[in-house]
Amino acid sequence: MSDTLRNTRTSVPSICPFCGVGCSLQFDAERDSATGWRGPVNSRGEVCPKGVAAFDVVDHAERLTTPLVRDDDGDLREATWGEAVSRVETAFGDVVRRHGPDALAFFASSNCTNEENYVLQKLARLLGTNSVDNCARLCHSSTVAAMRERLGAGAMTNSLADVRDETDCLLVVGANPAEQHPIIFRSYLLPAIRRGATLIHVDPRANATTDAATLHLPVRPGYDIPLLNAMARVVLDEGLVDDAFVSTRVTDFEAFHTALDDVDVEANAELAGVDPATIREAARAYASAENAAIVTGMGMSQHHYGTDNVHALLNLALLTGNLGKPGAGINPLRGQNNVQGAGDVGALPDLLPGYADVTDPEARARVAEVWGVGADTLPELPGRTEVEATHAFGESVFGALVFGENPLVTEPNLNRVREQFERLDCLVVLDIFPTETVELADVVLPGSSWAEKAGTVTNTDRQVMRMRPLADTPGDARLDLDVLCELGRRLTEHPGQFEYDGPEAVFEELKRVTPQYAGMSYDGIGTGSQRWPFPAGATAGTAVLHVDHFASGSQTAELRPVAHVDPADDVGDDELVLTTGRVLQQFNSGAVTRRSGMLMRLRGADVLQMHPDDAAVRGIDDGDTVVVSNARGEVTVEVEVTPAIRPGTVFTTFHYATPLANLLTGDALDPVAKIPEYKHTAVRIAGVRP
Ligand SMILES: Nc1nc2c(c(=O)[nH]1)N[C@H]1C(S)=C(S)[C@@H](COP(=O)(O)OP(=O)(O)OC[C@H]3O[C@@H](n4cnc5c(=O)[nH]c(N)nc54)[C@H](O)[C@@H]3O)O[C@H]1N2
Ligand SMILES: Nc1nc2c(c(=O)[nH]1)N[C@H]1C(S)=C(S)[C@@H](COP(=O)(O)OP(=O)(O)OC[C@H]3O[C@@H](n4cnc5c(=O)[nH]c(N)nc54)[C@H](O)[C@@H]3O)O[C@H]1N2
Ligand code: SF4
Ligand SMILES: [Mo]
Repeated sequence: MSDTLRNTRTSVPSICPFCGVGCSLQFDAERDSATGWRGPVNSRGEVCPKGVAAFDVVDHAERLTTPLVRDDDGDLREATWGEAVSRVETAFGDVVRRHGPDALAFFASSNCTNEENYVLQKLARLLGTNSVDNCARLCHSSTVAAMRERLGAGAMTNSLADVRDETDCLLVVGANPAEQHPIIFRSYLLPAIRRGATLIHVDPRANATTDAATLHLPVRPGYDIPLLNAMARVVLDEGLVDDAFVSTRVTDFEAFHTALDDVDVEANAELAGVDPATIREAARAYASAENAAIVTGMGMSQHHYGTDNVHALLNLALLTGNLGKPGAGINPLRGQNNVQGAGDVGALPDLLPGYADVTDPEARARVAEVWGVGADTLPELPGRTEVEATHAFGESVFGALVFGENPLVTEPNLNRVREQFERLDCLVVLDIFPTETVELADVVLPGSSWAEKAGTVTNTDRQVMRMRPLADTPGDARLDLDVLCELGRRLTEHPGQFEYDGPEAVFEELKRVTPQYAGMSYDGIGTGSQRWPFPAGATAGTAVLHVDHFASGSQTAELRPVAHVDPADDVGDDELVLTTGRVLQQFNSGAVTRRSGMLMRLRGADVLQMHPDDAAVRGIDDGDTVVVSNARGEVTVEVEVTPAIRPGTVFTTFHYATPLANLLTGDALDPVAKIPEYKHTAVRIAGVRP
């Protein structure tokens, strides 16, 4: 057993801290690493390389183990918890006195538990502000906005198991599950394909998911709407509409049909940069399958019209009757292990726990009653979203608490982000490593890693599962939940509202305000899961949503014409389009995975993929180092010349601090969901460095 891991417990399951698949893990003392536990999602105990490496970082030498405060010389120095928390109390108190509670911003963590996120949003709201958000804003806020508006719920419509067992066609648009959701890919999508399902992959790059595809549509980044409209047009032209479904479950068919009269498949195909014959084939395969499931990700959501992208996907599913039945639906694969739950429990600036609108007085009164405060205590105006909050730093926001996020690597247009963070009177960061964001903090609070905490997380197919402590926190580090409760007692006028006898007590409270969780319990979850919606008295959750009526309460959902919007960046003749994303062995800002020796041995993530034609005209060879720049910034990166990427487009990840891809990305936001355009950035490639 590891000498340094503290009081490690074996044969106890917890949940992987990385992606939204939610694999169950345990500590294997013999191998001194994590190993799979046969859980509700990874039922054979399978895990991916990140899961195996999850213990690498628990006892890492760089863990934050002592609170830090910035001294008069501008240096971070060690402090006691008493001093650090008093510093927060004084600084945030000053901000509220001078500018009011909306001058504070709270960044919740989709890497952390439901209980922790619930307490943080309660803290913000009892302080008087709705400015609490989590980085679902940066991944699926646009998907959730479109799906909530049209269907009444933003989550995966189907379960992984019914997709595995029932689907005949997988339309994967802007997602690369082979690398980003590896256990879903291996244990749910590949078995469906082996059973005979067709995989259609819409992605500007051929990647590990494409390897399993029957059809690949290498769409030009930012031009999915022309492509999806062309597919809808083929469905209409070739009589592939599900008439029975449309007549009972859909409205506005005629208006939609008329709007599509203007769509020319050839012209749209050219705009999208895809062969029209392939578009026709894809439309036929999707629309004529008995059950066809859409799987979607960041390639759709992360555009400044990401919400419209998802509206176009919804049209296809509604036209073809692929909603409300097993093996079908629209399935956004969620990002971190608890990005679904962070939203469910209200870490959103416009929504209370359970997705009740903050502007709804009855909803506020219901929550206020559970919190034992007056009906008019809760703030009624929506708060700021994450990137909007950053943009307001120094002007109308002066204090921020960042819990388990690393915006100095992950927000767009980082030169501006850094300037904005430097304008804060007080930045408080609750993290486990000295990240790029911690470097700017005035107060650093050392929290707990996944392996030290108890609580629940909600995976991508709505399964709520329990984490269990497998080790003790290092040094003076504290459990995140304890830190957040102490801040709640010290910062708000309702200290009694932050006295909990552990995470289960928080869960018992949060389910009273989160109807989707109402019937769940820690005992009921056990080492398995309970899936939402799980009303009080239920014995099981609901796998397939929208069966007889939509979650909106209506029997019908609307078809809605969507028009293409040009990406925010104009692309000059000598410029290329940069799109960014992920690779298997690294996770998001890399704060955790870059510290894993095991994962860093799997190299190959910090390159810029470029098509041979684009390389040839620039005199660039594989392995050359180039400068990539635009008006926002400049990065230096090694080129991988590969035909896997479409000409005119280059791709790199944002996992590394060098190169820091987000120096280049723009901060134009989707008007509805306020998600930034990470997937389309105009860049110049200036010269080769020896
Ligand atoms: N290994 C690993 N797994 C992860 C993560 C990680 O960092 N590493 N992060 C987690 C998180 S937070 C999230 S949100 C998920 C994200 O999971 P994915 O959505 O799969 O992630 P991305 O790689 O950002 O984007 C997916 C694909 O979109 C393509 N794409 C780019 N532009 C466009 C476009 O305009 N149109 C279309 N159709 N496609 C486009 C990219 O080439 C890429 O292959 O992954 C989660 N899982
Ligand atoms: N260019 C580009 N940028 C992107 C994207 C993209 O596709 N392209 N994707 C966007 C997306 S989808 C997302 S979700 C964001 C992700 O953005 P972030 O959420 O900022 O990235 P993470 O690396 O997941 O940050 C996790 C932080 O939490 C800390 N942490 C981990 N576990 C714990 C814990 O248990 N307790 C505490 N207290 N701290 C913990 C880690 O040390 C790390 O600092 O990035 C976005 N940025
Ligand atoms: S697939 Fe996701 S949840 Fe499962 S082990 Fe890998 S990173 Fe963890
Ligand atoms: Mo994400």
